[in-house]
Amino acid sequence: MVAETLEGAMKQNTMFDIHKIRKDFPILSRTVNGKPLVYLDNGATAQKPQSVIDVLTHYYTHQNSNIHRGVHTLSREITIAYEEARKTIQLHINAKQPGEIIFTKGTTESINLVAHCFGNLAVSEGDEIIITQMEHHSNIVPWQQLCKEKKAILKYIPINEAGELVLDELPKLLSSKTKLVAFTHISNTLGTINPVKEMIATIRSLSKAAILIDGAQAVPHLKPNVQDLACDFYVFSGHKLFGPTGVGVLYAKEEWLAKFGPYQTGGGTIKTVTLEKTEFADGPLKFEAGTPHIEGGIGLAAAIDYVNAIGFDVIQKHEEALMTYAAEKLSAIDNIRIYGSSKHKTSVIAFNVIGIHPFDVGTLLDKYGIAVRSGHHCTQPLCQFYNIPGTIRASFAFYNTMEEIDLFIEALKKSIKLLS
Ligand code: C6P
Repeated sequence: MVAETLEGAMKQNTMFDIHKIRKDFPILSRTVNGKPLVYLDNGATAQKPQSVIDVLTHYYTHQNSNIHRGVHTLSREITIAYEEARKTIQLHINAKQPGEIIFTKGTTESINLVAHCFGNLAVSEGDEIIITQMEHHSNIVPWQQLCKEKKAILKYIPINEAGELVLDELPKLLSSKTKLVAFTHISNTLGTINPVKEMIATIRSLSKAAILIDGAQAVPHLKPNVQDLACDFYVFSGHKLFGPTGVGVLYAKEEWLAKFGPYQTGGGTIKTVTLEKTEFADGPLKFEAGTPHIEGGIGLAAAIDYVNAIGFDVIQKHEEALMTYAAEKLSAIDNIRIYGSSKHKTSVIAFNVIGIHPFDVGTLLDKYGIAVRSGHHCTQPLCQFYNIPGTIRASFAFYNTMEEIDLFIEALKKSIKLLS
């Protein structure tokens, strides 16, 4: 039924030809253990379209040189391309200016950068930072470390059984001491889409706290609008957005960048250096020490162009249909427990087979060519809430198909039989 609806939707939308789209991703046609690869680990990292691969090859074949450092043609050309990539990202997330986009290694480095610079600027003994119980370790540990260093207090918004934030608690946690609130846009383990606009409105009405949104799991599924959200910081990784690994983004409101001291220092971050002192560069360059991941930046811009050419409205429709279909099929299997039942949920199903360790199921699924993630997914506090060591997690992207879900369910049934 869902498949029929999807077929209909796909026929109506000439932009979304799933078979054509899959051909854009060469890895999707490989086999694993003699079976066609069914890649359902998109939450860990997404596959790359040929257009992104081509940009990387073209860079090393025709453009390789350093940026912001040379007057020769190659250096000038690639500097322009890199700064155009920054502009593509700015327009994609609707930042006010390209200078608010800082290239980092990924979400983890972006959060560490904010924890370091914001911590030095604005956090003192007795101040408070709020995060949530569903955060990825990358949005927990830097804040724990900062609070330890500054003797500040870290507070948590709790979650409920459905895997949603208990937002009634947020006003009670906020105070004049709250310096920053950091939370994920979409949970990597549960797929819960947090009501970020509503949360920001509550935070703004009751405190002067800065707001950081971890968009790592959101950007493959939606187009964030940072001006509309009115957050202070928005962070994400290139590799989950169908771009290269080792590159990511920190969006920071210009007013913060002007006040922040440097994160790492060295080449690229300076205006002038004497043997006595250094005057730092203005804008994003101050935070981009050393030779950056040049091909990563331009590759990420190519990935953004690719997804925008498909369109997030059709991507969301397709992913919603995949989720509904997979949840229906999974629920029909005995002894399955699904975690996270929010109505606002996308592209992730975390589950366990009662009595069987998630690693055993994941290992057997791999024998059938099915790639899922098993474990705590870097969210140990969330697993502690459910009192489990981890889950099996199937995470979908727009290139997945109903047929792949059928293969996954069939392999899961066989795996359970073998393990029971
Ligand atoms: N989650 C997952 O399988 P990096 O590693 O820096 O690109 O992203 C870290 C990160 C931060 N926040 C969220 C919400 C995330 O999902 C991730 C990465 C992967 O769920 C790998 S652990």
